[in-house]
Amino acid sequence: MYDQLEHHMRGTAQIAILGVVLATASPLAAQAPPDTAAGYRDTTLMIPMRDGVKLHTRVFRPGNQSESLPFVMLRTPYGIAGASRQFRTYLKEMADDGYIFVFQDIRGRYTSEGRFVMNRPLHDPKDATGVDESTDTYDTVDWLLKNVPRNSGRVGVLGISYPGWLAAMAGVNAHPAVKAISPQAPMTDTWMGDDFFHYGAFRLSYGFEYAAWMELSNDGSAPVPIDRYDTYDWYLAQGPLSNLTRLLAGRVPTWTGFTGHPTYDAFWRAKALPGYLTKLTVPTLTVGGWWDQEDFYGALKTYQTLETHDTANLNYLLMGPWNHGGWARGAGDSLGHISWDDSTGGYFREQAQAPWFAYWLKLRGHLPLPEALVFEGGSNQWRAFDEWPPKAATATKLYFGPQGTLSFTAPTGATTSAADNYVSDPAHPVPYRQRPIQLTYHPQGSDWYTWLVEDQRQVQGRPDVLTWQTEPLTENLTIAGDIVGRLFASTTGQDADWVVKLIDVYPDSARGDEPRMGGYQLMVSSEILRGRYHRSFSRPEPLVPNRVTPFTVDLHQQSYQFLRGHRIMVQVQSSWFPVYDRNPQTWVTNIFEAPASAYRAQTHRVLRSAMYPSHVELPVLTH
Ligand code: PG9
Repeated sequence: MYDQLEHHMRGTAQIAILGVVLATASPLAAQAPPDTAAGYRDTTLMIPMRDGVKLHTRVFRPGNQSESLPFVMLRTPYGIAGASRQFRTYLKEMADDGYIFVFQDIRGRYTSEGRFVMNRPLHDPKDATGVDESTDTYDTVDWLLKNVPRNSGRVGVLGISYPGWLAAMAGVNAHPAVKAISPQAPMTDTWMGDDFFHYGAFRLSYGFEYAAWMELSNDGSAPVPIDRYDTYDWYLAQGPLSNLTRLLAGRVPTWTGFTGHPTYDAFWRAKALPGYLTKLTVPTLTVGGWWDQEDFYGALKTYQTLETHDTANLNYLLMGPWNHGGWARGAGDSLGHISWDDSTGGYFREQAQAPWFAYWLKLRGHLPLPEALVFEGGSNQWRAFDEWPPKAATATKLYFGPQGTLSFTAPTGATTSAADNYVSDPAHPVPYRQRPIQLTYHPQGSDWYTWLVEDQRQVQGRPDVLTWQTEPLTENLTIAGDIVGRLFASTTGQDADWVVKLIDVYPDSARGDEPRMGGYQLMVSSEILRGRYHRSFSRPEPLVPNRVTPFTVDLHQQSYQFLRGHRIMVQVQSSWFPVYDRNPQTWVTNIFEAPASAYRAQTHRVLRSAMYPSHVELPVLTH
């Protein structure tokens, strides 16, 4: 979650303040002193929705407002007590420009009325009294237009992550006054590829901690029930998932949803945004980070789905070298140990976000963005495309070879069984990041935020991690677009997870100014597939022991340049713990109900023969 700790701490203070504020009947009565940092005056109000529920809202206007201004709205489940802090970084350029900013707690969160539902599905259109996040946005906009003086009648909506999804929902059955939206790292489908599952593999530590944090209280004040600093140990000691279900004792509805719906069924489809994106009427700038640890899938999927309806050229994509929400804070000139040479966050806020909203909401200037603006890591430059992914990229296969080699030459020879093997043991799962693995949002800091750019040497050499790598490249290799892992593999068991990682291996003699980067292994792309779903996400099936089976692992997209002298590496492993739960590797219909005895070590085999040429497909761009 974006800025969780800030939200959490602000939330507790907010309740006391609002005990007074909420008693006020008149909507615009609660005038706070001006926020001198930004020169804005703040009004707190409760805005009525069509079903009578009132939502806690703060409206900020420039203290010296002399003209009609558009609204910029941000709706959130994380509390709005510290909203004006956004004027110092994320929204600074826009605050300097002048808007009427609106921050709102969604229903059931903090002091808004009503009941919170995680990723509340759209209501049944036949239900005239139904509500959802789209109707709540509509009703809020309608109320603001009629009740807030000196507004220009134009509204923009933006937000990151959950608020990013809420921004996307503002474009569904949009109020006519909504003129621009920017869903940033929106979760789009929390089973398929965002927060809670990835292609069937359950995001254990994230799902457990986030759901508990959100739902044990309505303001994040109840602690997550984990008492070990290294959560790797804690999760392993819990054993099967049913023990966690017992621990939560029915108090966390989202967890109950996980256990009752392990496959991609109607429950998840109803929450998935792509099904709602059936037309595009509002200009939309989708923003994401190439190393977003939470909602990378969502950004790309939102853009891609909207693009199929974009007859009027209203759909824009911007992808930068960021983790979750990294564009909203600080300079963005590095991520973990990786330097981008420049202030990518400042560039985004000044050169993209602020002028893009000004163009649509204030009708000022020229359209500042191409169809797709993407940051190319490695060469560390922004690249503009008039289509994404670029058709000019050629799908090129990089094959696994003997003795850990990797090359663009397909395997030959009559032996069909050439393979590499490993034992995957659920009792000793591969840690997804360097231990100790702190709580996802540990108040004293957590490496969660940068784990996707951690040096993969932390697992290289483990007997259950296979590694293949090229010779040092003799020239730069640029990729832009879809990356796909295609494995031909077998297991002695009846289920297996397949993690595929595409890695840039820095030369031993790294650039002189970065000596610690010698030999660094940077994950450029990565993903997991739970084997039981290799043919259908809604109808899982057991794998046939020892039968070679094709598995397609979607590594999503990237824009990256592997530099001359670097090597390309691919790693395959079958656990990523505890961010993903352990696959029992025997057949159980619902892994949330698997007994401890179902978890067994199995031998997995990845083939690399002419008949079964496992490989990763790269979108190679020639300049
Ligand atoms: N990634 C967070 C989240 C969104 C939606 C569902 C669950 C988690 C967030 O940052 O808001």
